[in-house]
Amino acid sequence: MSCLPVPPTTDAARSECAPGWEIRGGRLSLHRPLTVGILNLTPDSFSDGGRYTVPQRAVEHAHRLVRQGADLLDIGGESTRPGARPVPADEEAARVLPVIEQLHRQVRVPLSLDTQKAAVAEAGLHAGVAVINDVSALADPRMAEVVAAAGAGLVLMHMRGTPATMQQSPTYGDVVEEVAVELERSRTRAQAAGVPAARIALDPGIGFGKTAAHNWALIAGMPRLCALGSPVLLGVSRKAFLGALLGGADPDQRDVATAAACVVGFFGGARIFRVHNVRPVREALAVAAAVANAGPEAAL
Ligand code: HH2
Repeated sequence: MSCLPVPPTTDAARSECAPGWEIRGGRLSLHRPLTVGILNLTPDSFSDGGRYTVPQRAVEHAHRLVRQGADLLDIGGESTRPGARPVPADEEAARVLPVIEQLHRQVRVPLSLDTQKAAVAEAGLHAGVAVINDVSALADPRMAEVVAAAGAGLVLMHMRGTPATMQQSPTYGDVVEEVAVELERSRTRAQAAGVPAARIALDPGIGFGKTAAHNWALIAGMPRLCALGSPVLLGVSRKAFLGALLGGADPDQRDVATAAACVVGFFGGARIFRVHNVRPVREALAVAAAVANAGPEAAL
């Protein structure tokens, strides 16, 4: 009986993927995996909707995520679950700004703002966020210049359509190749608007205009996405394809599967992981990083 091979992408991923990510206020090392704690201030998010709509509750949860070891916090005021309707900019800003203002004073980890709207991004940057996480990859034509002017980090996520329409029979020929090419195109647009490449992270957009089979293929195809040369962020946390795999488990019963998917993504080269429950993912990634750093000799 032979042993399972050490994942063949480990060394390649280490050398191909960028070892750092420039964000506002400094550079994050990617020599170890980073976890991004999710803080949704929405009434309707698929996993934590309605739990943190009161700012004080949200701030308490943010502190909990930081205690669990979150390296960044990603704050969102508009759900992007399949079928979600857009929230007006003033309503979205009213949800996120009071929490950003408090957290900017209270926590030392960088804050990311999950928004597709340049006006909301601008207000968030004014209140102190260091990263804009744009799931639409620059659908708002002003977004890149707003991010560039603030010297912020930028996450460009791949999505086909909008949250309202994206799950209506998503179709690809080669999903990994098409996502890679479209992400590269988005990055080129961001750079043309003045965002330096070193500030950009790319994200395949798990669940955004993708079937479960597309999601699995993208996780398996991580080395191709990492070969684009930007840090790759993976957002699998509690998503429906994991629930389906587990026979219909509820979102908060999907954390072990989330951690496993993150570890697989790590061995493909992803280095930034956006998750609801930080501790189990952080611990699983610590094991993965220890194996990767031990190298082939130690595996003998
Ligand atoms: N997924 C969600 C939201 N934002 N951002 C990035 N970069 N990558 C993702 O995969 C991603 C994201 C959806 O998850 P969640 O925020 O928990 O749900 P909702 O959109 O319902 O608030």
